Amino acid sequence: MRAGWSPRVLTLYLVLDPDLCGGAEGLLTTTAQAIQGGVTAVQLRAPHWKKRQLVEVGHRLKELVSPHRVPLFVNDHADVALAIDADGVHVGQDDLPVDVVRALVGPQKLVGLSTTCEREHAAVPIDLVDYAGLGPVFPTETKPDASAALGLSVLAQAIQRSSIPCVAIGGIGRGRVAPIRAAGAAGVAVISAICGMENVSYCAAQLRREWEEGV
Ligand code: 3NM
Repeated sequence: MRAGWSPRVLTLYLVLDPDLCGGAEGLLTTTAQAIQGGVTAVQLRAPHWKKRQLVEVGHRLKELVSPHRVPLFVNDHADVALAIDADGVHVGQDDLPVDVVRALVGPQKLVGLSTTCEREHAAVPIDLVDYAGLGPVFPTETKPDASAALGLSVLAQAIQRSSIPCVAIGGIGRGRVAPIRAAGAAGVAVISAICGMENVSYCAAQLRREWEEGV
C-alpha cells in the first residue's frame, strides 16, 4: 500500500450502486450510514453516469469520507479521481492499463485492479497496484455480465500465489465474510449487502463484526 495507508482500510470496502441507493442523494446518505457502521473504504461506481455528475457527487463524497480517514476510490476514471482529489482509482481489465493509470495519477494515489481468475491475479504488477479485486467469488445478481463464480478454494489458491492484497467481491453478505477472511483476503467488497438495505449502518456493522470476530 502507498505511504499513509494500511491494508486494514481494505477490510470492508463499500462499492456504491446509485440505482440500489436511490440516486445521488441516496449515495451520500448510504455512505454516511455505512461509515457509521464500520465500512473502511468507499468506491464511487456509476457506470451510467456522465463525468460531470461523477465529479459533482464525488466532491461531496470526498468531503464526507475524509474526516473518517476512509479512502474514496473512483471506478474506471483516473481523470475524475484527480478532479475530486480522491484517494485512489479502481480499474478493470478492459480499462486503461495500470501503468498508464499510475503515470496519470502519480505515485501517491492508491490503484486497485479487478481480476477474475488466478491467472489475472498472479499477473498483477505489485509495484504499480496497491490491491487486487478478485471475483465474483459467489454468484451475484448485481453485475449481470460477471463471469462464473470462483468459489472459496480458487480464491484461497490465488491469494496464496500472489503477495498483492486481495479484496474479494461478488455475492458477499452475512455468513460469507469469515470464510473469505480465513481464505487470506485483505478484505471484502460489497454492493447489495449494504446498498438499498433498510438499515445500512446495522448491515455494515454486522459485516464488520463478522470480519473482526472471524466467525
Ligand atoms: N464486480 P454484490 S462482482 C461490481 O467480480 C462487481 O469483479 C465484480 O455486487 C467482479 O456485492 C460485482 O451485490 C458486483 O454481489 C458485486
